[in-house]
Amino acid sequence: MRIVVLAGGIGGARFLRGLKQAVPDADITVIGNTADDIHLFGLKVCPDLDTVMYTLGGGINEEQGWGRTDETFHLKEELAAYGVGPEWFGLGDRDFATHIVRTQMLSAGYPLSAVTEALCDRWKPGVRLLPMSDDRVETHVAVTLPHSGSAAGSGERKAIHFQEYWVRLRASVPAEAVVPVGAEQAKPAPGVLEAIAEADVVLFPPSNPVVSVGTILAVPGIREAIADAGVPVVGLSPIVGDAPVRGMADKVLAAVGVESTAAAVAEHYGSGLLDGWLVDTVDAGSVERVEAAGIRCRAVPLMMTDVDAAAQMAREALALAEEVR
Ligand code: GDP
Ligand code: FO1
Ligand code: CA
Repeated sequence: MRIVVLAGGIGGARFLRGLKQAVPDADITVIGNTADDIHLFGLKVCPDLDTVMYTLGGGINEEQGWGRTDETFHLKEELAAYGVGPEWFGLGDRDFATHIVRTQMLSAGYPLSAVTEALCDRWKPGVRLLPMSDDRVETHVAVTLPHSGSAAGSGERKAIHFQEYWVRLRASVPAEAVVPVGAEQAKPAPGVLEAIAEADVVLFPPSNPVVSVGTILAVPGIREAIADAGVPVVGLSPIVGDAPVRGMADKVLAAVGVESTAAAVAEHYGSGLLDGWLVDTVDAGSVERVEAAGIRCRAVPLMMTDVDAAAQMAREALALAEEVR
């Protein structure tokens, strides 16, 4: 079975680990979000691609969900001693090696897709990991920063990089707009449209609907290819009990006018794209609303407490895909 998965970082990676366990013989292509990518210290950092690569390759820091296991931060400390930041982004020594290799290959002229393949030669994630695009796409968030010492709301409105919004500000101010800068001009990376066209099923893991799956779908051609593939498209809700399981997805959902409920996220994707949607058992009451929107819906446990739980979610998603096929 050929499965295509549109993945962000932690939610995507943990689901993929379950999917691999559930269907060990499947041919899995992951289309990874690259709109979180950021240039730091002259290096290109791809958090979501790396989170998938490290999680499936056995190098992830399990508790944190991102970055390397057994990590140290000497390089970051040395840079800080020179007054060179940003200090708010935690790049560890082991992780730095990945960014150095990536940047070196990009500078030599290799596209990101070829670089990702080379990095995966080491990690052997057991899936084909493709960036959504070789072109630069960067999510920026419009915010109003309160001036220190002034009344709230009288601050300066500006656009900041998604990582600055998420990691430095911890989404502590409202996201007024979320813009995947460069997406309109971006082309899907080599292999992306082909994988979708050849897929037997397309899955949306419980990844962020706006800044992970949403930015992948914003690359012209990808949404259309999924709709044209004529195969079941099934998603799993990252919202459980009206809140994100982890992180601050509610802040970016508000920016696109979507309430933080499993049903509203399904409606946001829409029946033109989604055939099936899984909500958590605590949200069983929203099944009817989703089905009224023309999307087949089931309530099953959606907490990825361990790999077995994620594998069971993957089996439920594939079973729903067969129901709607
Ligand atoms: P990120 O790039 O690291 O933010 O990761 P993703 O975009 O792939 O996934 C983030 C989303 O995963 C968040 O909105 C979480 O609510 C969701 N998530 C994390 N763990 C779980 C879980 O165990 N179950 C469900 N249903 N969602 C989860
Ligand atoms: N997330 C954080 O919350 N704080 C960090 O310092 C941080 C560093 C970091 C370094 C490498 C990497 O691949 C990911 C990293 N992340 C960090 C996670 C990541 O940038 C974001 O949580 C996601 O992209 C949000 O979607
Ligand atoms: Ca991300």
